[in-house]
Amino acid sequence: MAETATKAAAVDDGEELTDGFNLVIEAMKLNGLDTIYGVPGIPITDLGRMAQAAGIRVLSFRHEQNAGYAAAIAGFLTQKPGVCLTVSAPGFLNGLTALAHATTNCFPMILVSGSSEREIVDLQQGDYEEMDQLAIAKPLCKAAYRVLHAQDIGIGFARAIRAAVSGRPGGVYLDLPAKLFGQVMNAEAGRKSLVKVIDPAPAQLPAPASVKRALDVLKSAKRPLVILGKGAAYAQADDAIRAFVEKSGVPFLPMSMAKGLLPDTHPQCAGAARSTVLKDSDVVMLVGARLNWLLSHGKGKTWGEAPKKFIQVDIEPKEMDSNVEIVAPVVGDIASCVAALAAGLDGSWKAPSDWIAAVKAKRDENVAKMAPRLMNNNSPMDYHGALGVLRTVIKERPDTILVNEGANTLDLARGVIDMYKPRKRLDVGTWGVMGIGMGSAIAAAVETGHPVLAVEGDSAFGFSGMEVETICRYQLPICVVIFNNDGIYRGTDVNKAGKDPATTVFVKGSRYDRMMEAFGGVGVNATSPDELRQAVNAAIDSGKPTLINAVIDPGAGSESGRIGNLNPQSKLKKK
Ligand code: ADP
Ligand code: TZD
Ligand code: MG
Repeated sequence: MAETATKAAAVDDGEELTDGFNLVIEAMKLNGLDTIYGVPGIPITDLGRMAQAAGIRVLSFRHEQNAGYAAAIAGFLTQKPGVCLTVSAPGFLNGLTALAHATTNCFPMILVSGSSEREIVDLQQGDYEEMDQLAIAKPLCKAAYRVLHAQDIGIGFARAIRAAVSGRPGGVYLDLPAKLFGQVMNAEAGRKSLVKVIDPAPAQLPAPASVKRALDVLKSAKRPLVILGKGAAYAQADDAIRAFVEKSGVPFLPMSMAKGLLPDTHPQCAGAARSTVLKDSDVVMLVGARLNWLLSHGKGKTWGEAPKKFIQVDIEPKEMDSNVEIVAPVVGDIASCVAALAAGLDGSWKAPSDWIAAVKAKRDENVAKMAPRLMNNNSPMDYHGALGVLRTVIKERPDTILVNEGANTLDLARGVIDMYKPRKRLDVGTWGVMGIGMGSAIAAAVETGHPVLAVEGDSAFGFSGMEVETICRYQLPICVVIFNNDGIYRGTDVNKAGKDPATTVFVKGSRYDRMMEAFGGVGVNATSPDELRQAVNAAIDSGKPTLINAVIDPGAGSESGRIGNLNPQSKLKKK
């Protein structure tokens, strides 16, 4: 168990001793937390060094926010809480955005922060990086704990792990004041104080009556639809979900990060007929997807006139009826719920064939409409020409993990690039955060060992761009493609009122590829789809850190990508 602690600890008057540093490391190792994403500094510099020496992989970032996004996505990919380690006040605050993001997205993550001395903080006497971090973290995460005594480190980690992964997963804050690390205690007592968390995310079986109710509603449907969300992807119940979908014959619509749970090319996939199935369906079964803004709250124009009945499968009972009435709530973990639902389908019921045919016709029509646009070889490129290339790359290399952020770069890539395997598409999540890019790419490479393709708007990339140095330092197999259209949404805005550039544009003709070269990585400037194809394939074949500056027509994008409707605009006449 805690052998390393024993070895590293001092022996004093014959008594074997351990300390807070060692106990933190041993508590993590005991629970399989084998990777830390963070930024070193007072009071956790030695913790990072010692963790590395003890065999934990420690990835040092250039900014805590990116380390936090890495931890969040590591949690999504592995079902173990991703760990982000930061220094006090400013480092903690930098990590906090990612902790809130993890909580919002239901990803398990633990933000471990060093903090200043309680006595000084509470009297507000101005300690080094003084801040009441626990109080600030609390409203932004699922749970927050502070450990004051070395003998409580084991319990502190056990609580943090359970809180992060059980029930609806989320972010947990663990506050470790500087003094804790140096606290010395008897090594044997220390070992005994550690807790190996048994069954951290216990199965939660649905009530049989709720399963029956859901099946009765489903079987009454003329035009049923299953919506798979990122909770379904997280649950790693891939075979059970596929079995249920195929046994029922119901068309399925994957939310962004659930793409690939079943292949986007699956005959029942309704991704390319999204607006039709949302409008025309009569029974909708949500599996690990919330009826939030991403699904227009389950009402309004998007959902059409036809009356709907909603079935919802989710581990969080409070999610039911959040936006509209859920006629058949099925509360439990997705693996158990979907297995029970599949078992209850006796095989005599299948989705009506005229509905299946209607969905397929719409989907084929939309795919055919899109196809020629994806084959253009224009230079400068438009989004479709560039994305057509990347679509083929992923088709030929389905194990590649796609990271994606931006506005047009996100919305168009989501529609164009088919995914073939579960948990291969990582993006901006529920908040639509710009800045997840490099952190997600790094964690994806570290946690899975698969190649990563990060497709980034030039603005989106800027939020985490300095981490290209991290990518080069750890020699990760990451290919970053920047859709460089000289700005946010478009690079063509002009400020008519003065000399300053317009608010949405960047330096024209920037060469982001040179940033990668500065750190010994490969930089390529690609001005046509052919050049882009060659560069991406070379990058993935070589596994070398690569950044491709893909030159996109600055006039090609639209305001806010596909969500321009959410943008309030002044109704006053423009001068
Ligand atoms: P999307 O954005 O893809 O629509 P959401 O993040 O809105 O997905 O929804 C994810 C849902 O999945 C959350 O309501 C969460 O409670 C649920 N969830 C996460 N993990 C599980 C699980 N293992 N079992 C059941 N529900 C889960
Ligand atoms: N800040 C944060 C953290 N998240 C955000 N979503 C935004 C700001 C606002 N925002 C968007 O919603 S998209 C976007 C911003 C700044 C950038 C879009 O530009 P891009 O993509 O270059 O990344 P396109 O291809 O030019 O549209
Ligand atoms: Mg842009």
